[in-house]
Amino acid sequence: MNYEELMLRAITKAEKFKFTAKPNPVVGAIVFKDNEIISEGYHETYGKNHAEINAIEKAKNYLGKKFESFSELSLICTLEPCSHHGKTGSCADFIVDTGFKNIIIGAIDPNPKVAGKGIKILQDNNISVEFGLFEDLVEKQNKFFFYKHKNKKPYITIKIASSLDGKSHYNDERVFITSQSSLDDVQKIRAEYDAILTGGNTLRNDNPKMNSRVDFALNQPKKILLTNNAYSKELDFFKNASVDVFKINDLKKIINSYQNSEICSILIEAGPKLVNSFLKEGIVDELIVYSSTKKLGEKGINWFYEDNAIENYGFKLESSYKIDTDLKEIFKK
Ligand code: AOF
Ligand code: ZN
Repeated sequence: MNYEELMLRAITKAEKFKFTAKPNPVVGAIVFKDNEIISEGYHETYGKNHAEINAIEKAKNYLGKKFESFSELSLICTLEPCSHHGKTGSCADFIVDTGFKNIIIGAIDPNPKVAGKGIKILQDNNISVEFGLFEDLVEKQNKFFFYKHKNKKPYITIKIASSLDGKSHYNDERVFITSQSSLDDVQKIRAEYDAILTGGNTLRNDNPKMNSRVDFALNQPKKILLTNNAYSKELDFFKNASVDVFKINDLKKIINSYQNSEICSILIEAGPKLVNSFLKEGIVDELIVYSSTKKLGEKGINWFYEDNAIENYGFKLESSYKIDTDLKEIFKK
């Protein structure tokens, strides 16, 4: 296998751990000698071993069998090995100590704690480093992680369910507008995000759980509640959950407060008032609209102000899908 094939293999196999590694990026590492793979490792679980450590620890089992010294081997890493001592040690230092002489890296880690410092450690220790191989794929695979570090704010998506006539609900009454298949789809969307944000009105009116109920293992999104009013801590929303609560004032400031946290993406599921406030701030990157063929009529509350059009906020339709009789549309800036 050549470098390209090995890198594609590491990227592809890393994807399997997307929901258990988040909010960390998925990362793959392959130890190889000439054309033979000695071992591979992945960042499987948030807070646990990084990919390189898993790969190198496995390779040690073959020392004296498949190879005599680590200097004979090369290492593929989809992401630049970290330089920092976080929840585990520094991968770059570990690679140096193990004795590798040749490293091939996909993308440079955009995390300011690393951002080129990992490569510098390797090069300062006379290791040959090649980087940039399929960096576009690594970035695409870790879209939220790269976005957050490049833009210094998490990626923000709003999800709404709308009636055919663009309405959200009747005053103070919970209505399910869309089909069961759309509701199931929302559970999968929630699984992708690092945090879910909602407002006090939605909490009081809908009593939502706001977790992701899917049939695979995942790190549940953190919860964020924006409210100016009292609420009961006994609600399902608070069960087994870590919740950040803010008063609704400067929305930009609230979002920016996550700049130095590990949260890279936030899904907003709230009512028209809060949703429009976020849209007005211009900090929303994506809007997902599930719409049904049902109409709520005159008494229904409009989703959007003025002529009830999302295009007023500068969003363009990117894709649309049919889900049962519903329509799912994705808008981006
Ligand atoms: C690597 N290899 O497999 C991953 C890396 O909190 P920690 O200590 O787990 O560090 C998380 C940060 O490390 C993460 O934000 C990213 O910059 C980098 N991820 N680095 O060398 C890996 N997952
Ligand atoms: Zn690391």
